[in-house]
Amino acid sequence: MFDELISHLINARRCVVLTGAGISAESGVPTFRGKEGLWGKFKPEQLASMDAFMASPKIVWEWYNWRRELMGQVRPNAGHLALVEMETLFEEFDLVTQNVDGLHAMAGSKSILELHGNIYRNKCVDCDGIFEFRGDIAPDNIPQCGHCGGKIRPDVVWFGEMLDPEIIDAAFAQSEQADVFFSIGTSAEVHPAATLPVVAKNHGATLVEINVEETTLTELADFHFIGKSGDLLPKLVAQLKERRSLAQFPELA
Ligand code: BJW
Ligand code: ZN
Repeated sequence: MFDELISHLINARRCVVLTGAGISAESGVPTFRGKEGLWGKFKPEQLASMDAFMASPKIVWEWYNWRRELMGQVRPNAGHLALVEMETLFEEFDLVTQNVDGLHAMAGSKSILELHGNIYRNKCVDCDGIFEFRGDIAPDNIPQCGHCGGKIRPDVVWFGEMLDPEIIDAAFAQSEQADVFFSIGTSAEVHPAATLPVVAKNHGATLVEINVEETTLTELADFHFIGKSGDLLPKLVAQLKERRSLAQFPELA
């Protein structure tokens, strides 16, 4: 199934992987889009924007408390773990995630750029001061920043907000240098993240998509595999490892 792709991977020096909510779906974290997705039940602009937070911080915190609790109970799945192994199979390997659930770090991936923040971190709406605590925030009594008195919000990136320039700049630089770029479990609808695979491809990378369905990126991809990342990634990594050791020790062939 992966034979042709693996011939490309064997010669690739730098591999960049972009993940989205789909990679955590098999851990039990809901995705955003699609029938079962969060945006099927909730309106994004009423929860994931600064306007929504300023209008009703209580509702927004109730939603984030619910998601934090849910994410706090789940574990990395076979897809996350395969990416940890994949990191060892390339000279350079960068993982860029849109996810805020921290599951890549929990799995053991090392070089991770979290484009949309982390649900367990909090920050002040006014001075951006960071507050690290994982527990529930009382929605009726939202803590205030000790420096400026601003309300505390989750340190995630909402619609209309800039991504951390250092993080998104690093992600673009890595994508430009990628020999192979994987887009895994993302609908590729949210920018600037969705621009990364396009930039990689325009700079000569082999573009690979893994998703349970086709996306707007599929047409651009050099390879696309329809299936669950938790099924496909371990198989791909096992085959790549085998081909890598055969390349190192041809007498075993
Ligand atoms: C599986 C699977 C399995 C399931 N295995 N696969 C250019 C063009 C158009 C619009 C814009 C543009 N540039 C900027 C914009 C505006 C906006 C945007 O992109 N809008 C579009 C939606 C139209 N972008 C922004 O506002 C960004 N900021 C910005 O650009 O700042 C500059 C600026 C400022 C002011 C004005 C203009 C510009 C910020 C975006 C922040 C996104 N935030 C969220 C919430 C994060 C916090 C939280 O979690 O609470 O991030 S929204 C949500 O979408 C979340 C995700 O990270 C993000 C992407 O979703 P993802 O991961 O792709 O999930 P899904 O559900 O969409 O897809 C899951 C996929 O998995 C599906 O394809 C399934 O098939 C698949 N799947 N199971 C494999 N087992
Ligand atoms: Zn403050």
